Formats: sequence, structure tokens, C-alpha cells
Amino acid sequence: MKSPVFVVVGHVNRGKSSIVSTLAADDSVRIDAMPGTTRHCRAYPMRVGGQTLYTLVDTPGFERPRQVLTWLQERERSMAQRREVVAEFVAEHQGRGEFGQECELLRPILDGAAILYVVDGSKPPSPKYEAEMEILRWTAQPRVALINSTGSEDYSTAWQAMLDQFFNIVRPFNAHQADFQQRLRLLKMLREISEATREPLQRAIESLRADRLANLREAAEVISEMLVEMMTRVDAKRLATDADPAAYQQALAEKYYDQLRRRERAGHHRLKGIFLHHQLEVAEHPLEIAGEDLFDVDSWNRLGLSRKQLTAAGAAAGAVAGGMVDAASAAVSFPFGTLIGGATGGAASWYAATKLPEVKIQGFPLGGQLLKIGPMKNPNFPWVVLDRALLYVDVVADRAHARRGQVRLEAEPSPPGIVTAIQAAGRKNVERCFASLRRLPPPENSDTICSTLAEQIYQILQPRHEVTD
Ligand SMILES: Nc1nc2c(ncn2[C@@H]2O[C@H](COP(=O)(O)OP(=O)(O)O)[C@@H](O)[C@H]2O)c(=O)[nH]1
Ligand SMILES: [Mg+2]
Repeated sequence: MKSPVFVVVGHVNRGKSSIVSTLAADDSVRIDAMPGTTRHCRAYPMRVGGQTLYTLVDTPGFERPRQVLTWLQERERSMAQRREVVAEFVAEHQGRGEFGQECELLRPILDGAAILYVVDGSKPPSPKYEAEMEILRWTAQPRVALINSTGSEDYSTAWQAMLDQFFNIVRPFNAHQADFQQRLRLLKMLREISEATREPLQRAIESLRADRLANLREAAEVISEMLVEMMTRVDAKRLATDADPAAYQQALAEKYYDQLRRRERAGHHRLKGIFLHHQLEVAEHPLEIAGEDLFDVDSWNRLGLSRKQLTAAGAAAGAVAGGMVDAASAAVSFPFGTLIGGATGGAASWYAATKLPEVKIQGFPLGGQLLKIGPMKNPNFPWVVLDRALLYVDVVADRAHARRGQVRLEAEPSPPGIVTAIQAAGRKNVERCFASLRRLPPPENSDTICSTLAEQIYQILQPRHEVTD
């Protein structure tokens, strides 16, 4: 079955390319404050799993609609034959240079595409639009007008009265604000515009919904993998037998924390890709681990974890970690409180200067000491990482692909501490995974823990981003 095609028409700078970008979930569509950026028609398919659900054709709009309309009117035979006259117009002018833009946009319409006519509701309507709307009416294809708004003024009532005369349906649609749900709502409306669109658009809606759930599941897996790796990470440095481990601590700690931050950035980058935001720049404060912030209980409260929750989680984690402490670390003590900021019990554990057995490899004696840092035992650490990841998904999952420019993660309106919104049972399940991961050596069944954790995270994400009818 052929997938529906929508040709997006309107004056320059009305938001045509923005509508294409948002409906095709494609952030590579050029959107520009400079008029005339789109010079040729270009098709953007909405694909899911290799299948094209529907296609949007971005156009530069009409160049000389009045002349075209005059040409058509001079040749009008009857109302029933208007569409044929439009076809004659294209046949006569195609490839000739004159009316090039008009031929380009009319061709797919004559081939059966539906029309999305875009106006800017923040600018007043004027008779200068009538010629192009009339030409579109002559094509007799299904026509929908979308009132987009690029500014704050609102002339939509006046537009509605004018557009009603030329279009089957008139709807407001803000290309830069529309979230996933609003996109689906628009598709449901488009589904009804003709017999030819009904079935394929119904299937498109179902595919997009299934894809949404698959994306949320993938996001949960990405977050889980990231958490597992960040929590179980251990960095080590081999030292000579007589070396002073204290001299190497800081460099090793810096490397370790730097790797954790990188791992988080890489995870966030993948989350962005899942929701097809390839160009989007997300500014976020780097994960603060070694400084005061992470260990300042007040900053945890801002994330929504109460003192009581922290104490409870800390006690549980401490008990687990306490049983697992390497004998070597008990013997050697380092002044890490100052370096790592140990207000709530320190961040990563240190396993310093473990004596290595003397072995010889190809005649060279090996041995000495091993300085190790990790895994991260701070009970709050994974909750902060999880909270940041959930906030990140909130930002990218519902952002219109037409909206360009940097987004500030922390500035997004989001309830403080998404993790606090998690039901007690869910939080307990997540904490159970975290507790297993805090063990050293890293648990052998971390793959199983990772999938259990991913399922728990999916249970958090799914209702947050659920699509309702
Ligand atoms: N705030 C806002 N700006 C928009 C919206 N749609 C378009 N614009 C802006 O209007 C300008 C033209 O948009 P574009 O989609 O390229 O329009 P086109 O020339 O009709 O394809 C760009 O600067 C867009 O950022 C919208 O829904 N909201
Ligand atoms: Mg454009």
C-alpha cells in the first residue's frame, strides 16, 4: 500500500520547514530566519524500522501565484475540469524555468499528495494569499490549513474565517512546541481527510506508538548500562614496591572521576540519538563528584532525597560495603577526606598498595603494589546519575525536531528530583540493584542486575512518557 504524501505549501518564513521537521522527526531539515532558504522541493520520509509511514514534501512555496491563477482562469472550461487545467499548466511550463517553483510543488499534488497549507497566525491575513489558496483549491486534492505561530500576536480567528473557504480542515499547530502527543493528534486528524490516507495513517500511528515504547525501553537499557558501568568502575595503577602510593592518589582519582563524567556524557549522547535529536546541543553541568556538591546533603535535598532517605540508604549500603572491605585498605589509611570530600562517608573506596605477587614475565620481574580506586560506594551517587538521566530523557523525548539552538538541562521546567516521584516499591527495587552493584569485586551477575535495573527504569519512564488517547 502506498504511504501518504503531504506537500507543505505557504509563503516564505511561515514555518513550512518547521512543520516538515517536526512531523518527520528530522532535525536535519533546514530552518532559517533568512527567507528563501528552501529553494527546491525536497521529500522527507517518516521512517520506522525501514518502513516509510508517510512523507512530507518541503517546498519553497509559490513565486508568482497571481500570474498562475490568471493563466488557469483564462483556460477554465467548467468547475469539474479545473484540476485538468492545472495539469495542463504543469505540462506546459515544466522544465522551462518560468514558474519552476509552481511546477515543482504542483506535480506531487497532481500525483495524489494531500496539501498542508501553512500560515503564520501571529501575522494578519491579507488578500495577497488568496491566489495561492485558490490554485490549491483548483487541484481538488484534500487540503488542510495549519495555523502556526512564529510570534506572540494572535490573528488566528481572522485566519480561520478566511481559510475555512478554501480548506477542508483548519487547525492550529505549533511546529516548535508540539510534543509527541500533539504530533499523533495531528496525524489522527489527517487520517480522516481522505479514503486513501485512512488506513496507512492508522498504521503509521500504531507504528509510531510502538516505536515510542521501543525507544523508551532502549533508553532504559542505555541508562541501566551506564549506571552499572559507572558504579562498578575500578581504576588501578601499578607501582614499584618502594613507591609511596600517596604520591599517585590524586592523579588516579582525577582520572577515575574524569572517566565517570565521560561515561555519563556518552550515555546522554546515546539518549539523544534514540529520540532522533542528532544535532541538538544539550548544555548541562558536569557531574560533580569530587567537589563539595555531591556530598552536601542540602544539594541532595534539592534532588528530592530527604535526609532520612539518605541515612537509610547509606546505612544499607554501608553494611554491604562493610562486609566486603579489602583487608589491604584497612591497613593503609590515606587522608582522602580532604581530596574527595567525605562529609557523608566518602565517594569511592580506595584499595591502596595491595602487594602483588612476584612473577617473572620473559625474564622481567613483576610485582610491587597496586593502587586502586573504585567502585563508587556513595549511596547517593547512582540516584543522582539516574535523576540526571531521567531529566535528560524528559528534555529530548518530547522536544519538537524543528526547535533548534541549545537547551539547558537544568533550566528545563521539571519537578525537583524525578526520583522522588518514583513509587516506594519501585525505588526499593532500584535500590536493591544498586546495593548489589556497590559490592567489590564487581558482581559476576552484573548482566542480570543490568537487565533487572533496565526493567525497573522502564517502569519509571513508560508512565512519564505514555501517550494517552
Ligand atoms: N517561535 C517559533 N518560531 C517559528 C515557528 N515556526 C517557524 N518559526 C521561525 O520562523 C522562521 C522560518 O521558519 P521556517 O520553518 O524555515 O519557515 P519556511 O520559510 O516557511 O520554511 C525561522 O526563524 C523559524 O525559527 C514556531 O512555531 N515558533
Ligand atoms: Mg523552508
